[in-house]
Amino acid sequence: MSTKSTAKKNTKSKTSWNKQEVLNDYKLANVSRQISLLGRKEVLTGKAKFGIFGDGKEIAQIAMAKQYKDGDWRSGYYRDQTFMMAAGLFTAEEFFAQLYGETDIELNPGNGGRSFNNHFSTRSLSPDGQWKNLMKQKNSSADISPTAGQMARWVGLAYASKLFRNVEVMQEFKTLSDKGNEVAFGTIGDASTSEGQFWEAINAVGVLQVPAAIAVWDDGYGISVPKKFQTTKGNISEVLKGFERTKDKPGIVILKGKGWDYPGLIKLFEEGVEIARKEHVPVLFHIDEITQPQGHSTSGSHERYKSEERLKWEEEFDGIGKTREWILKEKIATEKELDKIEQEAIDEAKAAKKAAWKKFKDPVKAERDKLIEIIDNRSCVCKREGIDKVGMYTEELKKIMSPIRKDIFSTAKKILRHVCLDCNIREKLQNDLSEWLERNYEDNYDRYNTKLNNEYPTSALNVSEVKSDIKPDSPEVAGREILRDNFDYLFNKYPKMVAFGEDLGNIGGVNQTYQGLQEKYGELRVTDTGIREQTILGQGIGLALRGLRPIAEIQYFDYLLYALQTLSDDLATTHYRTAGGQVAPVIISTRGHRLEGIWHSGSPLSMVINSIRGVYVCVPRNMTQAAGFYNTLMEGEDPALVIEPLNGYRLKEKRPENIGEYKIPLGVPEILNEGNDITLVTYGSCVRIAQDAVEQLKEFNISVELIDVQTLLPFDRKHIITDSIKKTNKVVFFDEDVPGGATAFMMQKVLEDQRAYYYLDAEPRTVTATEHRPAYTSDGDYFSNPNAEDVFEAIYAMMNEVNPKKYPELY
Ligand SMILES: Cc1ncc(C[n+]2csc(CCOP(=O)(O)OP(=O)(O)O)c2C)c(N)n1
Ligand SMILES: [Mg+2]
Repeated sequence: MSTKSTAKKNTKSKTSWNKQEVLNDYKLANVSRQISLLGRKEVLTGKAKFGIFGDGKEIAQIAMAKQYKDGDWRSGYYRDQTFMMAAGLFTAEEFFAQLYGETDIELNPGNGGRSFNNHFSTRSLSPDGQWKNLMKQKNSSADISPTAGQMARWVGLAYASKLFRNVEVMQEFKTLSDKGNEVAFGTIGDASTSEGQFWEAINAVGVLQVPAAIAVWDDGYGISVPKKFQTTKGNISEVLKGFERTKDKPGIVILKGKGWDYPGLIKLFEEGVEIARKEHVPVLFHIDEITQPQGHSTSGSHERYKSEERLKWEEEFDGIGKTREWILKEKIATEKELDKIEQEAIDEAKAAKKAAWKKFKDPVKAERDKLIEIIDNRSCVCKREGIDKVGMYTEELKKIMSPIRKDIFSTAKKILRHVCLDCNIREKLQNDLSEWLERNYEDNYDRYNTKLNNEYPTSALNVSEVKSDIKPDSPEVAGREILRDNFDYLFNKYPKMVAFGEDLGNIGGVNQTYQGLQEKYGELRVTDTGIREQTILGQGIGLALRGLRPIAEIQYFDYLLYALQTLSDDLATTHYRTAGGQVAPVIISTRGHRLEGIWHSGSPLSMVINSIRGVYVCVPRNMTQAAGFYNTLMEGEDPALVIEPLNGYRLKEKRPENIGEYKIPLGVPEILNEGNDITLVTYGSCVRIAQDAVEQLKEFNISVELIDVQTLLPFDRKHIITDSIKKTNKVVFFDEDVPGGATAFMMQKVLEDQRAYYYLDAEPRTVTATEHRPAYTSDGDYFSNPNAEDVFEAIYAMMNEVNPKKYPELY
């Protein structure tokens, strides 16, 4: 019997039981338990680094998985191994592969060795980056370790069903949805419900009324801390009562079950999930009395914090033991039959472990053998100060019982250093070693360093530039109208596109960039949300994972901090942690820079770019450029942040004739003013200030080459800035982030990555804001943020340094 798929049939509420199905479930529960037990040993004996397992939760997860259908989605956490196995998405062998850190995605498709064990996902993309038919598989979004981090995305996964059911133009996407009949399954531990993420998501699904079914696996503890310290009244379903659906008020259906009650749980999940699926209502299952036979993880033992009494209770109420009792009581099988199944489970678990270990280790050993062969075949013995270090390192490597790649690779590098330089027969050894290193470097790069961003043909970096068509007589309009007309065009062009955020729907956005579009495209495509930045983003991530094209608006850049955890931990790592199996091309649209006051004028770009690698960051200087980025991003498939310049909505710009169609390439700076004396690099709202400074400097015969970087991630892919420095030999980086912020980032990119250092005649400078956040009023802004005079002075001082005669000190 396969351990993979025991939950195919939809079990009806039973009075009589299908013996085979019950026994299959029993077997699966046992296999799952056995791999957990073996898994802990694998860590404690040093074969794996860390382990976290699903023991104690087997029965409840088997019951839940029976309702998990093709097209459905999951957003869960590290306890769900049995759920994934019951769904046919995870095998015992894969369990061990994950535990060891297997990087072959054939053997570990869930995370390719990039996450801890029991961090699952399914692959939505085929190896060429094309979307698979998501309706022909059960789907799981990729788990992350931060507790409750799965909640925001879960909202979006469920919300997609609402759109697919109710938006007419979306009905044609049959490989993504069947009229929105898909349920988003969630799981969370009892202690993690203490997180704000949980409460924001629960409120959101209650408001949105979406098919979201979540189980709280309540084992009474968050590591060692019991639930009386986690939850008011120590009871999550009780405190959630105010959210509960009533006869006349929509809300959340709340159901309760016991973690050891196999027949009861099957019925509970069958009824609950049916409500979610049919009525599009969120359902929460509070599954209490669940155990944790091995404690939290391999990092500790639960005897340290659980009382004797609790430990005894856990043994007595173990779900598998209780199910055995029930099977016998119902006379579904005999003791002998169950004993046999239990033994089979032990054998299967052991076999899975052995197979996974062999597949994990053999290629590594082969790499070592190849290296040793190179050394053993050398024709000279290189000695330094009488010692054959090459031989010594090789012997040490031979002695390692279970080498890992780090051992082999670092030995190879050390050996290469000691191949002597003064004998003429060393060359072959050196060449063979270098070749080995290069080959293994590439393989390891592929294993661990690729796929931060979409590397498939669908990458936004492959979108071809289409220049904006601006004629001398093109009309001048307010910037916000360009965005509005551009969005209008995009809604028409892309039926999968939706936009949502605070005040975005009914009034068309705080800056009227969606004016009139809700009327035209409906409330579900142009939509108001509550004030809940994290789940606005989560809504976007979930939709994008399901193949839709969301623009999730965060009203002001300063408030992106509320969503930063999800942005950094979840969205930015999606493609990387699935080793290219999933992509979430959500566009996060926000507005920033230079209004007034501490929370409305920030440009914390370094905060963003240093925590969201994996998401592109566009910093347009005006609305024409912003629209061009939206057009590019909609054509590609990458997540991206677009920061519209807040003070530009009412400024006049010439409206391009090809609105909606022109596209600005990512990572290509634009030279806005050609000059010979100095290169000035900036972006966003600072461009206008820089232009002012450039004019002021002209009066003093200083010719500035002004460059707008346009996107910070990716950054200047063509090294346009260095080409400019080759001409001017001087550079200033200017923005309104903190000192050492995004200007330092740009400087590192240009001086180190692009090697512009070699072309400099003067010390490079940065012009930035002060360290505190900008104060209120225009004066507060002037004295907190950099202004045109600051830029003038920095540049003039550099010119003075280089040529004091021509540019004498002014004052
Ligand atoms: C944000 C965050 N804080 C702390 C941790 C460390 N941590 C990992 S699991 C855990 C306890 C979770 O308990 P619970 O939600 O009840 O799930 P259980 O492990 O009991 O199934 C903690 C504190 C984390 N992973 N993420
Ligand atoms: Mg717990």
